[in-house]
Amino acid sequence: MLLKEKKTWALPYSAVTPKADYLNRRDILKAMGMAAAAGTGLAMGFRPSGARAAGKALEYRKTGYSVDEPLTDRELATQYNNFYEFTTSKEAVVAEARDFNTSPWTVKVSGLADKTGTYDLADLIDYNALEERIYRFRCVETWSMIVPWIGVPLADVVKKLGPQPGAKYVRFQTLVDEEQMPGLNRINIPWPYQEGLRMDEAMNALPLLTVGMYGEILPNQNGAPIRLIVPWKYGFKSIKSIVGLHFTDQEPKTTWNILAPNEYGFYANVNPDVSHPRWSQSSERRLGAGLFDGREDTLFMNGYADEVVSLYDGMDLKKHY
Ligand SMILES: Nc1nc2c(c(=O)[nH]1)N[C@H]1C(S)=C(S)[C@@H](COP(=O)(O)O)O[C@H]1N2
Ligand SMILES: [Mo]
Repeated sequence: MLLKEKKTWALPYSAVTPKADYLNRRDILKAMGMAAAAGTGLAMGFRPSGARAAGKALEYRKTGYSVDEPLTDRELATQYNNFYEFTTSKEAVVAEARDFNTSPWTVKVSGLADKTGTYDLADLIDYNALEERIYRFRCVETWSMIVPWIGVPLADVVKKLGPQPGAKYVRFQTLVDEEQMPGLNRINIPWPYQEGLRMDEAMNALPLLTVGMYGEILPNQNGAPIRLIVPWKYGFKSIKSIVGLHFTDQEPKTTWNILAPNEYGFYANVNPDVSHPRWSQSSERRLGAGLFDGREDTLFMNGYADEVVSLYDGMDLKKHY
């Protein structure tokens, strides 16, 4: 699908302003011709709810992956979301995604791997091996949070699928379902949303294929029933509601890179020294920070440099942003 207009997908400037500045965001979205997305989300969202698994308690084990700071309140992390398949309004996603049906759910594995095919979610993810990891999460728009995710290491799943020597990258794709995802037709993005990792990034210990948060099954708005979490990269790499996993020898095209190649790269490593063309990345605002709390310094690789910096030996991180 071709982009009909240039500007409708751009992250609004208001995305880097504090959350409370709703009026500003709506004004900007209106100016961008997206009044529908800005104004009607809540009104349209409340439909009779079907059977939903979201919110059910999960069994998992704790791990040493943690952060020496308080968790973000569950309410904030689950009610302020980016999920453009539903709406570009962060406040309206929860209502728009309320009846999203995630059961049954299958993931198609394709490309350069021995065990390709269509998997039921429970055959791809070992629900007996779930672990909790508390990670920092940093959106490219400069808000951040600290969340206890529950899932299994991506590396374990990749190993199980038997990638072939020629597989240099893995590409992920999100569901496209116009009946269930009202944002698909409101915004000119070439769906499906897709993301990718280099194979050595995918095999690193940190990326988590995530099915829960805060002890419970992932809420729809956070990417149910399965999403990726890559804690050293900007949030847009953490693709939601995954239905496809493809092993390839080519660097995959990624959604935000297609939309704005000078603003969003394939790597998207959190880096306070490499500014976004329209704003600095040197600091961030924790969700829930009070009016007088100020901003936090953004950490190189989001604080995970020890675990991941060797992946980028010899690479110019300003060029490969
Ligand atoms: N399919 C899909 N995945 C997505 C997005 C999206 O719009 N669609 N937004 C991304 C962005 S920009 C961020 S910051 C995170 C937000 O995750 P959260 O809502 O769980 O905080 O999801 C990422 N994954
Ligand atoms: Mo983001």
